[in-house]
Amino acid sequence: MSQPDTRAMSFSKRANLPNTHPLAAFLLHLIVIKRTNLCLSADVTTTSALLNIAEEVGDSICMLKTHVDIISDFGEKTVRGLRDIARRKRFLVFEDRKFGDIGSTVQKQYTAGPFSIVRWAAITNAHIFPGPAIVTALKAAAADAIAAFNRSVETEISVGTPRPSSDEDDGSFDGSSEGVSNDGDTTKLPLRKRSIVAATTIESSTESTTLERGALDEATAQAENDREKALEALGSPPLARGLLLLAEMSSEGNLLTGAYTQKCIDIARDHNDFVIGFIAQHDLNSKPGDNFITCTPGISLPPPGQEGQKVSGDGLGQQYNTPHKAIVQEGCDVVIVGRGILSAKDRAAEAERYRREAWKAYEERVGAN
Ligand code: S5P
Repeated sequence: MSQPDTRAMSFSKRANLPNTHPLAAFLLHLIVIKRTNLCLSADVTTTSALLNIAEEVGDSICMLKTHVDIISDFGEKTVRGLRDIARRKRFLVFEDRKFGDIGSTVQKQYTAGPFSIVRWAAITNAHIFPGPAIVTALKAAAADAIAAFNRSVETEISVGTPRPSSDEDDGSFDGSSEGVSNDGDTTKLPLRKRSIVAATTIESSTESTTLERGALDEATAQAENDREKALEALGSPPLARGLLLLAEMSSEGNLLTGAYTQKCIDIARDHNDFVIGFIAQHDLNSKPGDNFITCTPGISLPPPGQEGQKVSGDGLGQQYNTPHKAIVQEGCDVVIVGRGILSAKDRAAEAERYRREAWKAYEERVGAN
């Protein structure tokens, strides 16, 4: 049976299509409730700069994209700070790691080392040039990490771990000071702390996953009148991790074209229980059942007052399109904006300007009024 064209379909309808990945469904509902299909690319180099920008623009975005390897003082403070703001301002964290190695290596890069990405980033991305095992390896690592958390919860719940007090870290999947080992070994973790962290996580994630579709629809519908209530009904993000595949790039002369892009789509279809979408310059959903979220970097707006003026590149290969072109003409869903917002005098106001433009373009595309 064929499925209606996802380009013309509202994000809430897409959230409810059969087989939509739980994290993708959560993101799509969040986008509708917050009326934002804007992702901030927070390419800053210190923890304080990251937390400041997250705080400033958090209300206007659905995702915040990081490059943690450029943060000179990355550590627990970064993870906890970001988690706290993401929870208050309601956005997902996406680490733009661009994995590109053999399966065994990417598993370690994802789960270990100073960054332990799986712990705190709901979404990450990968190139497919090493072949499809990069996806299966990351998927297995994410599943193992989640299972390790669940096991630690079960153990601790059965021995009656106390609930955290309100001023204690109520943590989540991303809250511990150690990495999640991909062999499920939690013995290196600070157990008591971790168990409290994990117990809370599972409870909150259970809450959000037991929310029935109807409840989510209601949450989305409520958004028109009462955003806070709708967000409350939406609950916490699921524990599930999701992957975006780099199918096309924004930079001049890049090699991600033609057969390569097609291969990327094929791999995504084979693993749509983990791959939630693409980094791409246009919508790549073409077959019944495709419901990938297209996230698009290389986005810029002319300065206020100079609308209609062409946006040029950065002199280092980056090429820009406007949100309107990406969303209406190319069918992209989420626009990723870095320097366009980061270099503005009033970054909150500029993020709002991008949010409005991107949302207006989405409404135009799906024919909403
Ligand atoms: O094709 C791509 C893919 C990505 S993820 N082109 C990109 O520019 N990116 C990322 O998006 C890039 O690494 C940077 O973090 C962001 C664009 O930043 P801007 O300042 O040019 O908006």
